[in-house]
Amino acid sequence: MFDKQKQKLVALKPILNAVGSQDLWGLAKFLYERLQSPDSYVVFIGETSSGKSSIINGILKQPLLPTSAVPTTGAITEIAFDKNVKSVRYEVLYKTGAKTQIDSRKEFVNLACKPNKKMARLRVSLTDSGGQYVGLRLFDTPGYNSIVEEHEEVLKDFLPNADIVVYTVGYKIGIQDEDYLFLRYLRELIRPEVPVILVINRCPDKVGESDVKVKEIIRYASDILGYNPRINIIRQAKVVDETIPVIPDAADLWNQVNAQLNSEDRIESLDNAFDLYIDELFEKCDKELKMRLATSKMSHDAYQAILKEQQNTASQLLKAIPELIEPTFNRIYNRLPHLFDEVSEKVADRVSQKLITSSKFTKDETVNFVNNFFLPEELREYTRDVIQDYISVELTDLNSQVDDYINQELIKFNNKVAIQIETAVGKAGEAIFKKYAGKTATNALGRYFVQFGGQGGAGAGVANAASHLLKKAGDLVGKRFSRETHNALKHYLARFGATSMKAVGVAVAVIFELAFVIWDVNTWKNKAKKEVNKALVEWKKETQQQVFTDLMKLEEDNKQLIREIAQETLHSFDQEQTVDFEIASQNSALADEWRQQFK
Ligand SMILES: Nc1nc2c(ncn2[C@@H]2O[C@H](COP(=O)(O)OP(=O)(O)OP(=O)(O)O)[C@@H](O)[C@H]2O)c(=O)[nH]1
Ligand SMILES: [Mg+2]
Repeated sequence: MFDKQKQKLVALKPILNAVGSQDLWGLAKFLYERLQSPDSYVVFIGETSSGKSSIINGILKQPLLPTSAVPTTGAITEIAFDKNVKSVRYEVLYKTGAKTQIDSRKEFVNLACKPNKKMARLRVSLTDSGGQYVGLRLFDTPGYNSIVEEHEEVLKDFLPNADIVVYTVGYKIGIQDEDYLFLRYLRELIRPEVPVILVINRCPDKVGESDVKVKEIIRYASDILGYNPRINIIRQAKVVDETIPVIPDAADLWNQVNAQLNSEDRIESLDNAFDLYIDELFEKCDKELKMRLATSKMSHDAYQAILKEQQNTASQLLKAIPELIEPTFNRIYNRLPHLFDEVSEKVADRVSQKLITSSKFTKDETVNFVNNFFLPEELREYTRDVIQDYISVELTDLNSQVDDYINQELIKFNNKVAIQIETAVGKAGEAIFKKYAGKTATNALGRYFVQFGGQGGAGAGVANAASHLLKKAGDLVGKRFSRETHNALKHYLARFGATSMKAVGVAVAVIFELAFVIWDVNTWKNKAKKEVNKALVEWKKETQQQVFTDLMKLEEDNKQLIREIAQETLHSFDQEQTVDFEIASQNSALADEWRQQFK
């Protein structure tokens, strides 16, 4: 697989040597590893005791993960494959990015069940002598009851990295009220193209997709997800010996997962993506070499003029922070509380209308309907239409303002540099420079790393390092602000949706008790209205707080990006002008050869 891409990348070696940047070498190595086998994250989720850990044990055909009838898994546990590991290695990955090895299995089991607060997750590496599983990782997660409490933050950053989600439901228990919220939450967080496999676990023998109960589970899950998930049926394994953990037969699920990972669509899109990444890496090298060629011919004074311009531009760029970013965020902070009031008033109105008109239902039916369907749906809709849309409009607008501003500044800078180059080396040199300066880099490579990065995200360690490298090796001119904030915005809005959904859970808990108290018709309806209002107050409190926290983080990220772009500009040209013309010409010719052969 990916033979053509490997060949291209290997041929890039002498060029990378000529450029001599450790950062670009790091990227090339990272890409090569991924070409051997692209990263694939298979994430298992579902209610506590639905059998997630048992199924993973079934896939691995060994009792690796602790399982039991009471809530068991407390930490996200990653199963990785590594050809350098002899039998099995256990590690703790901390939120700070540090990691330590665990020596005993007992300690691993302890931490898997009762993690401490500093941990991000556990990792178990299994031997992969044949190298067939490189890059494949399975993730066991705590049942969502505990997720919603403690692990919510982790999951919010984590689920967007999933390539496949395996959602487990026990056949006997079926889909429960909590699944509703959780599946919604899931839907908000995963990328739209990510397949969800609905596993119906512990099915009796002979039960298939035509079974009434199975059909009901599928229908319910499809409704919530908004599309039909793939289905996998796992049979109830027999208990042979009470002291030996049950290991279900998950071979069929494993085949299905692999079929997804190796599907033509996925391979083709990876194929194209890798091609693009390598071309971008080449363009970065080529640009560097061409720039060196140009500057090798430049006079000392001309070079000094460029350095001065570089300084100027960097300080201009920083002005985007007080002049554009801060005013927009302040406006949002001021407006938000009013919008939250508006939403909860509207929803309160709608619910009380519903209560009045639903006379033909019993109290239990109505309360159930309001709790499980009407209230969450209404909140979702109004939150989206009133709050999310407002934020989205403000931030999209900010995005294009900052983008225009940065590009204007950088274009000015480039024009000045181009003039210096033209004076120094004539039209030919300028043409070379313009070719790069005018180009908006697509920077798909950057997105690739960002996708696997993100704080606490599945790929944290290596991917964070890689994306950092990438920034340092960034382009002279590129619409980076726009792309990165666009991604951040998407991610933010997904988090927003998830936060709001989670708060609905809190709200529902507030009115749930109503169902257990007996009132006459009029009394219970009035009482219900009051309870709904109380629930909405809770919802508002929870959501608003989280939304503010997230927004402030987004603001800081935006500012940081501007600072980075300014820094990069400041180092577009080295402080010293030490390029030899002969060497620069030879190196530049190397790049031309590569281009001829591969593009
Ligand atoms: N007899 C039998 N028991 C099973 C089967 N699958 C799971 N179990 C049992 O169901 C219980 C829960 O399974 P786990 O794998 O721990 O469930 P989980 O989803 O990982 O639960 P949490 O970690 O709490 O989220 C355990 O006691 C398992 O032994 C099966 O096919 N047959
Ligand atoms: Mg478990």
